[in-house]
Amino acid sequence: MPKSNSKKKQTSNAKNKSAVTASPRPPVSPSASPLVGIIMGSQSDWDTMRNASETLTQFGVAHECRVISAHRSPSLASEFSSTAESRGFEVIIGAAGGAAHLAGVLAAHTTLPVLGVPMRSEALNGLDSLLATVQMPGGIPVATLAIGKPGAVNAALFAVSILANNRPELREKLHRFRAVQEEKIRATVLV
Ligand code: RP5
Repeated sequence: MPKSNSKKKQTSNAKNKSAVTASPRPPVSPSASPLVGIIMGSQSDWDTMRNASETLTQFGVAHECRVISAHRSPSLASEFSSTAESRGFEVIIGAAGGAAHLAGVLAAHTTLPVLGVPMRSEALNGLDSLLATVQMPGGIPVATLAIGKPGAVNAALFAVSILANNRPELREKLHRFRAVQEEKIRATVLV
C-alpha cells in the first residue's frame, strides 16, 4: 500500500520537532507533511490548544497549528478543510469558544474525522462552546471532547488512536502511555 508506507515515513519524520508548524508558516519541508491539523478560532485559544500540539509532539506526530475563524475568515475555513485530505491530512482538530461553529464548518467540507474542542468562555464558562460544538445535525459528525485543556489533550490522543489503526509504532506508543499512567496511579500514596 503506497499510501500507508508513505504515511509511516511521515510519522517517523515527525520525530523532528520542526515538523510542527504554526500559522502563517507553511510546513517546513515535504518530508514533514502534517497528518493532523489543529485549527483554532483565535489566537486566544492557543494557550489551551498548545496542549494538543505538545501531546502530538510527544507521540512524534507531524501536525500543523493554525488560526482560522469560521465567522471572521469563513472562506479560509472552507478552503483549508476542503483541500486537507488531498494535502495529506488524516485528522482535523477544531477548537473554538462561544458560538463555536468552527469544528462543524470544518466537518461540512471534508469526510476526514473532525474532533471538536470547546474552549472555556468568559460569559458561560464553556457551556456555550460545548453545546455549539456537540449539537451537530445528523449527517455531519464532529466528535466532541471535553471543555478546555482535558479536551485539547484528549483530542490529540484520539487523533493518535485514529492514526494508530494502520501504524503499529503509534499503537505501541499508546500502550506504553497507558501503562505509565496506570503505574502512576498504582504508586500513589496518600499522605
Ligand atoms: C471564538 O471566539 C474563538 O475560538 C475564541 O474562543 C472566542 C473569542 O475570540 P477572541 O475574541 O479572543 O478573538 O471565535
